[in-house]
This record gives sequence, C-alpha cells and structure tokens, in this order.
Amino acid sequence: MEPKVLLVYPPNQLMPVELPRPDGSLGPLYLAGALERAGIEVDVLDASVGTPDDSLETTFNNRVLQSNGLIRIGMTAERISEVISNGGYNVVGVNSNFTPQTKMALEVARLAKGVSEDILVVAGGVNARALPGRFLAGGVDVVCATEGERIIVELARRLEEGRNLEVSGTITTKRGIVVRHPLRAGDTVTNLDELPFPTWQKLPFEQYDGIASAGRDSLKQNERSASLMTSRGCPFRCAYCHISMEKQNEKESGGIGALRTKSVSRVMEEVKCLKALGVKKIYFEDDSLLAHKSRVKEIFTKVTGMGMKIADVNGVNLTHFLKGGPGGKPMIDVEYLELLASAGFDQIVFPVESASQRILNKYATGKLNHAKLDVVELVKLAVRIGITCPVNMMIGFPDETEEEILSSIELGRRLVDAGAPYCSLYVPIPFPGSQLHEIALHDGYLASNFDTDAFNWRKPTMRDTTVSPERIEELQQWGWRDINPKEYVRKRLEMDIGRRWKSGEPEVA
Ligand code: B12
Ligand code: SF4
Repeated sequence: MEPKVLLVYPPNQLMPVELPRPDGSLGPLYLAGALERAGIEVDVLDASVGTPDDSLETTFNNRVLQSNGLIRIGMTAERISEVISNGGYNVVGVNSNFTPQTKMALEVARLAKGVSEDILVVAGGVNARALPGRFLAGGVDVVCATEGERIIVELARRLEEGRNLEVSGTITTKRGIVVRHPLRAGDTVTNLDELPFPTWQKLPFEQYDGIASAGRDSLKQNERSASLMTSRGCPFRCAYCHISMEKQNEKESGGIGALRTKSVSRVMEEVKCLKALGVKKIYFEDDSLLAHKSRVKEIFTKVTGMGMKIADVNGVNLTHFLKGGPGGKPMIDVEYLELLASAGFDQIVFPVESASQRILNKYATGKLNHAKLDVVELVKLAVRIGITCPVNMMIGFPDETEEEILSSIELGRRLVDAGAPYCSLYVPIPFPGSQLHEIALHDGYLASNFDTDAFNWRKPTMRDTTVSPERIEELQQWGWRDINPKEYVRKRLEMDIGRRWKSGEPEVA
C-alpha cells in the first residue's frame, strides 16, 4: 500500500486572555521535507486556520468555549475528519509541543481513527514524547521519541512493505505495555545542513494573510512572516525546560538537547526560499539564537542586506551580551547590542528569571551570573541604543522562599525604573519532559494523574511548595501591578477584559 501522509498542527485551545499566533509550526514542515525527499506523498494541515478552501470564520475565527474553560480555535472536528477522509491518507502525523494543547492533539488522533481504524496515527513533539502513555492510550499508534525526519520516512516505508512498525526511536504498545525502541548510534542528525528544507510552500499563507489583513491578533497587516531556525538545542539545561531531560537522557533522546548549528550558507538558502514565497519578516525560533556571536552577526547582516525584516527571537540568553574586558573582566558587549539594533531588533525580551543566584544556579544552570552581569546597566544600555527590553521573571519554584520571591519582584521594579517597558512574573510550570516535572512528581508537588488542561501560567500548577500556591498567586498579582507602569497595567487589564469570552455555547463533554 503506497503511503500518503497528512501532518497536522492541531487546533489550539487557549485561555481567553491568550493570543493565538498562527505561524506554521516548523516541526511538520521539516517532516514533510523529509517525506518529499524520500518520494512519499505528503500534505500539511494547520488546523488552527484550515485549508485555503475554508473560510476563516469557520476556523481561526471560530472560537468555542469548552467545558474546561479554554477557548478552542480552529477547524471543526467534522471538517478535520472530512479532510482526512477526502485526502485518502493512510498515515496521519500529529504535532504536539504544548502540554496545555494535549486535548487538541488527541482529538485529531481520535478523528483519524474515526475515519478509519487502519490509518496509522503517529505523534511527535516535545509534549507527545513526554507523555507517551497518554498518547498511546488516546488513539495514537506510534510516538516519536526524538527528532522525526528519519522516523516518519521509515514508518511510511515499513507500512508500505507491510513490516512491523517498531522503528528505533519510537514508542509503541505491546499487549497493553508501553515499549520503547532504543535509538541506534547515528539515528539523529548532528550536522543540521543535512536536514531537509522545511516545506514552507505547503503552508496556507493565504489564510495567514487573511488574518493579517483583518488586523487580527499578533500578525501585522500585509506583512507575510514565517519561522526559521538556524540551530537546534541549547548550551544550557534549565530544569523547567525539555532540554534538561534531553541532556539527562541522552541515549533516549539521541542527544538532541545539545546545541547544533546550521552553516551560514544553509541559513541563507532558507532565507531565499522564504523571500521567494513573499515573506517579509522572519521569526528566528532558535532555543539559543545568540550563542555563537560571529555566526549570528554574519547571518543578521546578510538577512537585512536582502531587505528582510527580523521580527523577534524566541530564545536569548543574557550571558551572550557579555564580552571579555580589560584584564579578562566581563563587560557588556555594547557593539553586539548595536548590531542587533541595526539588524532590526527593536524589541528583545530579557529572561532575567530571578534575582536569587541560588534559584538561578539550581533551576536555570546559572545561565545568568548577577556578579558578572549588571542587568540594570544592561537594560539602561539597551534602551539608550533603541532596543525595548521587557523583562521576564519566574517566581514560585518548589523550595523558593518568600524573601527570594520578593527580591525578584524588587529587581523587576528596578529594571522597569531603568527603562524596561514592563516586567512579567511567571510561575514555573512543571512541563512533562523537564527535570522540574520529575522533581514535582517525585517530591509530591504534582499528582501523577495531573490535568494537562490546567498547565497554564495563570495559576500555580504545583502544590505543597515552600510558599503556598495561594500566596504565590497573591504575590504574582500584587507584584505585577506594583512594579509595572500604571498605564501598562491599565491597558493590559483592558485588553484582558476585551478578549474575554462573551458568547458561545460551552461544549458538552
Ligand atoms: C517556536 C516556539 C514557539 C512559537 C511558535 C510555536 C508554534 N506555533 O508551533 C511561539 C513564539 C508562538 C511560542 C509560544 C509559546 N511557547 Co513555545 N516554543 C517554540 C520552540 C522554541 C520551537 C518549536 C519548534 O518549532 N521547533 C522546531 C521543530 C523542528 O521541532 P519540533 O516541533 O519539536 O518537531 C520535531 C520533533 O519534535 C519531531 N516531531 C514533532 N512533531 C511530530 C509529529 C510526528 C508525526 C513525528 C513523527 C515527529 C514529530 O520531529 C520534528 C522534526 O525533527 C519550542 C522549543 C523547542 N525547541 O521545541 C518552544 C516550546 C514548544 N514553547 C513552550 C512554551 C511554554 C510556550 C509558551 C507557553 C510561552 C509563553 N509563556 O507564552 C507559548 C504558548 C503558545 C501556545 N500556542 O500555546 C514550551 C512548551 C512546553 C510544554 N510542554 O507545553 C517549549 C517546549 C519550550 C520550553 N522551553 O519548554 N513557542
Ligand atoms: S536557556 Fe532556554 S532553551 Fe536553554 S535550557 Fe534554558 S530554558 Fe531551555
């Protein structure tokens, strides 16, 4: 049986105050690239916006309040089934990176099985591989335990040849028991230039343009944008991040937590592809974009030289703003900041995370050393150079004391006084697949039957923490209002109320 694959980015489920940002998740695009390279027929479905045949009113603008309090955004279940059925697919791949979206990923799996029990349903992504038991019990046949370019091709080929589907680097069930099929040496890619190009051409850009031209949400009018990654992995291993477990369980993950970079020429080839598709703005989604400075400088200079805008970064580590000064003493690298500003970075979120060096060392690999980097000075310099730098802080780690939390709130205040437009206070979430998750389960901060719908940044997810969850929430709300400029607080609260759900029938479970 010739394989025909559909790769699905599921509908979203978000809190009423959250902004959806449809942007073509890169995972399915790399997988589609690998399948095409192997001559296997493949389509990509971004179920948050639908196909060009779908009206946005029935997809992205179709916002349904569910009984879990979250808003479902995207194609209806019936329409997803129709696309799977009409396409004659025998493999459906589901991308699941976000734990709060688990229900949406499993819905797609169930719909595929509802079309035909014979459809092979495969799931992958940071979240799917951290919760294999739930995915396998929820209609998924195979979970991908690592990067999936080789695995999806091998699965499709084995299906065609009628062979068993126990591919190395996957997780399946045998007589009700979850079984891991170990990776072999060389199963994961170390030279990223060997990766297929993401198939951006398969994205429903017309749908994204429709959202942008309606001035909706975070997409800017008439400015086509797309995501790009110049690297994978990260030099650090923060306990609240999937990278920590990928590094701890190197054999199981295939070492994918380690920082690997593409060559500058490969990145520029990708940028050319995007330009040809009419993309004007590029979102760099690397986990640690600024790690190799000379490489980054070259990339940014070339990208802006091509008339492309650089929109944002996903992962910045503040230590990369340091350089060796006289006598080896670390000092802020002003030229680097200037280069980023001239390349178009008018805003960079500064992940300061905590004022407590103990917390930073214990949970964030000491990725920021307050003795070496004066973050208040960094904010002042960035603002002078023309970079707006909102600050992220995290409060409420399991053993964090109230004094430590208050010191972070106080530092947030000083950073806002120094020119940061605002400071967000996030409560750490023990996402499955992170060391913090393991700690939370092991030490009883989280029940093993935890509800994935409750994994959001509004309310503390962990219980029995040194500072109680109720007190953390109180400190977060008070701290946020207290340290941020009054005008900012007023606007945010207004936006929250504006976005809050006003009509629609809750789904009956
Ligand atoms: C880009 C990105 C974003 C983007 C866009 C996300 C999108 N639309 O997909 C933006 C900026 C919008 C974003 C927002 C947020 N993000 Co984010 N984001 C990422 C990031 C850095 C990269 C994702 C990506 O594109 N990777 C590149 C592709 C190539 O990798 P991939 O998707 O994993 O796919 C590969 C494999 O996993 C596998 N695979 C994946 N799917 C499938 C399917 C099949 C069938 C197979 C076989 C294999 C397979 O093969 C692929 C190719 O190798 C990840 C971290 C990471 N490195 O994954 C965090 C990450 C997904 N984000 C995270 C978080 C927490 C958030 C926010 C909540 C942050 C915030 N406070 O607001 C929001 C929530 C947004 C939402 N809608 O819910 C967490 C999620 C943790 C969790 N378990 O829930 C992550 C894991 C980061 C972290 N440090 O922990 N994010
Ligand atoms: S610096 Fe960011 S990407 Fe790297 S391990 Fe820490 S949280 Fe993860």
